Amino acid sequence: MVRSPDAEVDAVADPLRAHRASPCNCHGDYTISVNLLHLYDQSLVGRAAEIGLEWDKKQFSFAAIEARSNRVANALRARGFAKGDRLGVHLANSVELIDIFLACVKLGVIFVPINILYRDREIEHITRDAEPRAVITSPEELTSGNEERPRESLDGDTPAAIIYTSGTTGASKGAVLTHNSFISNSVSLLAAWQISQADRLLLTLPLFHIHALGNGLQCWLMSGCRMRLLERFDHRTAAEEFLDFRPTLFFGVPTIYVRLLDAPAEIATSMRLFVSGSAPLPTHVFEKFCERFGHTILERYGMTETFMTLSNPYAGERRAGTVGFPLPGVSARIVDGELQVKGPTVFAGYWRNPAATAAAVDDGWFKTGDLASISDDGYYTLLGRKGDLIISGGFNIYPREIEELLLEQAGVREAAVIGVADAIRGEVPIAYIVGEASADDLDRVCRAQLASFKVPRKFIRVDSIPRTALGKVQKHLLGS
Ligand code: MLC
Ligand code: AMP
Repeated sequence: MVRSPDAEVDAVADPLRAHRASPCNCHGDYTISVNLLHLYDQSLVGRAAEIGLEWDKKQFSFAAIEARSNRVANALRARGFAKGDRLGVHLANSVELIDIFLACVKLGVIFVPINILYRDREIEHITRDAEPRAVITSPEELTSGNEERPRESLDGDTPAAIIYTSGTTGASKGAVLTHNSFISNSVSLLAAWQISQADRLLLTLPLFHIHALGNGLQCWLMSGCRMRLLERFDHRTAAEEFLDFRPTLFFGVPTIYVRLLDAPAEIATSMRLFVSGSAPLPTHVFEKFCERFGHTILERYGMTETFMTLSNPYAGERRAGTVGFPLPGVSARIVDGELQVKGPTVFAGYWRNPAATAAAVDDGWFKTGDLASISDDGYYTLLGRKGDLIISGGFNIYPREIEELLLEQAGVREAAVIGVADAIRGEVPIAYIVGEASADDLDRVCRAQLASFKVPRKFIRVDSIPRTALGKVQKHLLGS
């Protein structure tokens, strides 16, 4: 099929028509499948002249974002990147990170974000497993003079990202997320939380996790609202950003809401919706926030492997301590106390790990590992984890990973890491050690080799670690 000379004009007038006309999106003679670009084009093409993004005191129109990401896509292509290749991205939030994500989507290259706080040991595991063609560590690395959008054959089942999430085994696994799963999640949130182009989104969460990447970035691009992106949430300057930008929409983890309790009440006057997730929002924080700001935080629940699955209602009672009901298209059930979910947002599997995928998914039902109950009127409440995951400031920590590092050190015969309650971060890790290694030495090793949020706040030397007759550590007896 030859592209008509009017294809560019068509693309502006009717983005979907341009895609229908493009051979790249056809499968056989008749079928086309929607991919993420079709939805992004409502902003990138349909709202091209409008300011879409504020970053670092600069404004970017959607047309500028389209052109920038095309330049990056062409630079990647010139370096040999093709559909299905992986690109590791170890960057803090920035406009360049958005360019790279969009460039990957346009080429069908799989975006593999890496937590900016990860150190070599943690990064090596991901690069060994994902085998990316390259890992970007500096935003300056990619550019080209070519602003034409590259055309690639993509459909809804094309993987868009692999996000590494720590498994209960301690080694993180790559969750393969397709265009369709991203689309289903965002379309559902746009409807459920009534997000529209009239919104102003203040995004402070890190784009290397599903919370900002799957919810924040996608809802922005698909609604065509204006977004101000910050490099990170900084409680010392957060209030100024609210007062200056006057957002209507904000996504946070509970630690952020604890921090915002110290902000002036005026930060909320422009706001329409505060959403919380990634860790349990304590009831007293929910209540204090409501008293101080006159806003009822909407708490929802999700996972990297499943995107968002449960949410309190936008209209209707947002009940403290609960995560509401299944989102549109999601089925939920509780089996032996464990929450299982099924629906269009559930991932395609763990990267090159069919055994782990088979263990996690049962006939389409994803076993979340979270324990839950349901009220008579259908509200779900999370009751903790089956495994011993620690969530600190919304970042997940698997004790086993820290224990393995500690056991590699001279003077450590046994090690057990547990989470203890923390008023700001929710939980923080502490370590129990059998052996003569000094706390200072262990702290130094952990700081050098682990992301800062995983470093145990204390190293407590004990004579022995309580174990069952079968040798399993009885963590509930530690810290008590
Ligand atoms: C935290 N730090 C960062 C950072 N975030 N450093 C660089 N970039 C970031 N984005 C480091 C700091 O250097 C510091 O290190 C420590 O973390 C705490 O910093 P703080 O300034 O005291 O921050 P605080 O006010 O406590 O807030 C922390 C936070 C952070 C809320 C900003 O925890 C955070 O960004 N959390 C979001 C995590 C997230 O997006 N999770 C979603 C996972 S997806 P030091 O050395 O002093 O400790 C998921 C699924 C779902 O769970 O349902 O969403
Ligand atoms: P991740 O593996 O980083 O995607 O983290 C997913 C985990 O975050 C879930 O399995 C839950 O344990 C936790 N989580 C997400 N949202 C909530 C919430 N609203 N309340 C409690 N825990 C949550």
